[in-house]
Amino acid sequence: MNKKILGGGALLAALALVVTGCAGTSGDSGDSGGGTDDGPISVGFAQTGSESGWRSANTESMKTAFSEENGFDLTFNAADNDPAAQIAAVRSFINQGVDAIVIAPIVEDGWDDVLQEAADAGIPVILEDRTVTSSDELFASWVGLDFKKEGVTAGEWAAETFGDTPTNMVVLEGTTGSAPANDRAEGFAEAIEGTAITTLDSQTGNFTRADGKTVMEGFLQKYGSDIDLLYAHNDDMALGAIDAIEAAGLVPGVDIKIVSIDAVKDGMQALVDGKINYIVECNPLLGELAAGLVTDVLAGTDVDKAYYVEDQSFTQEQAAEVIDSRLY
Ligand code: GYE
Repeated sequence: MNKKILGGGALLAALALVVTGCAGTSGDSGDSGGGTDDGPISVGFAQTGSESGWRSANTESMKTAFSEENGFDLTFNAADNDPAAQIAAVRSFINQGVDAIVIAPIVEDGWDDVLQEAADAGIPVILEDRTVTSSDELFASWVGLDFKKEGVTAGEWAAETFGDTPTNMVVLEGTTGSAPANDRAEGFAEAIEGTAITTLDSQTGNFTRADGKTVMEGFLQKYGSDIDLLYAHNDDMALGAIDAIEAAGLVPGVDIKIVSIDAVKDGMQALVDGKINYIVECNPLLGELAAGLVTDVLAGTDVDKAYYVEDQSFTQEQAAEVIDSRLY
């Protein structure tokens, strides 16, 4: 698989290219979709839903990039995290004969048939954010984050923080079957191998604050103050868990250390406030890159199969320094 990592300068250069690409769009859609003549490029975007702060920022970034001013006619669908509903949305985009389809796949599996149908209809598919297990011949390109690396970074922090000290961990997993839940679990497990960190329990909180709170309440009832560490696959679940921990009379960030992923505003604020101990970033601002890919693919320009956007990570002190300048 061709891979490109976009970070710092490369990301800016890519964004510049994207802007150029949009302005100079010729409308030549090659053998794809409905053809665009000189009118706007019609795009169907199948979003996961609206489960988290990350998702809100991602949706906003996508809607801004696929705007009328940028030459797009966007049909937006949010599937409320129901994989069947998301596949149905993609089928309706195919029936509408859009020029291109963009998908943020809720789960990794189950995409072969509908991706083949899009291919048969000559409509290119660009994936953003999450990945699929289908053959990469069934989509034109993907742009997103290295979820496994995020898990490794979170796990390395845990390994360095707890070292050989026996540590009881609970885990709030993301949506079952989603690429970030799978990869963040795998990366973390690799990084803590050989440490004295033991997993007491691991359950899905569906990437939402509400479920993060409910599942953490269950963990607290079962294990009480035996819990030393919480690994949450996203900030929202950590924020829900913080409510549960405080309600149980414990101090988040002190009695129970917390590491999470995303670095959205509310998560960063909790980090600055000392309630979370470490956050690995996951950049949701993928709109311009996705729009650039759509334009390039429709113009017949060669693109790579995968574009990775680089992430950072933050301690409490580092979060305090950057929080005011964060874009999401
Ligand atoms: O971390 C989480 C969201 O797919 C990377 O989905 C994304 C994840 C993100 O709901 O907050």
